[in-house]
Amino acid sequence: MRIGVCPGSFDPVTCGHLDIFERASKMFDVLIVAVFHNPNKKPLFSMEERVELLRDATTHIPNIRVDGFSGLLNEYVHSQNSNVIVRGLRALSDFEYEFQRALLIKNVDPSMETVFMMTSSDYSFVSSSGIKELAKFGGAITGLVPRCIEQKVVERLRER
Ligand code: COD
Repeated sequence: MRIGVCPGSFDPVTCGHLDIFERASKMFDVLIVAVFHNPNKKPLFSMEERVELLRDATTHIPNIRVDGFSGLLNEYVHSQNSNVIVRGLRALSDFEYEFQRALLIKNVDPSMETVFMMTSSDYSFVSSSGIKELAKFGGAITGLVPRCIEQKVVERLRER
């Protein structure tokens, strides 16, 4: 069985992420979206909340599983009986960062493969941090985050 893992912070999930999930899910029997819990960061949404938001946003993709993880990515990927990490690329700046990370992971664990998927031109400018800034100052985020989570993002930023 081909299992791919899409790891990320997803704080919050955007339409750019969703586009990658929809396309990558066609390449694997099972696509695991893995939400990283970073104890050194204070995210907008807790890991449990991000998992919940992702589950809500991906109900239309039958072969997707959403999970949370902490610790080393390669160890998590192995624990899921996979050796394929799927990452999205927006711009050259993403490439440099991702290239370095992929080589680092390969160095730690030669069995790991990182597969890159090009962003769709509709979402090449979309980032979680941009969305948080936009919404924080009252800008509309419609069409940039999955519709079912839009209100939750706006409300959480209002509470802050
Ligand atoms: N279009 C296409 N792809 C996009 C878009 C978009 N508009 N926006 C984001 N993406 C892609 C990103 O390029 C990335 O591939 C993915 O979506 C997730 O993005 P983020 O920003 O939510 O996630 P990151 O980059 O913060 O995730 C970092 C990890 C959690 C994967 C990383 O920190 C990790 O692996 N941590 C575990 C500890 C570890 O093993 N570290 C060593 C690895 S070298």
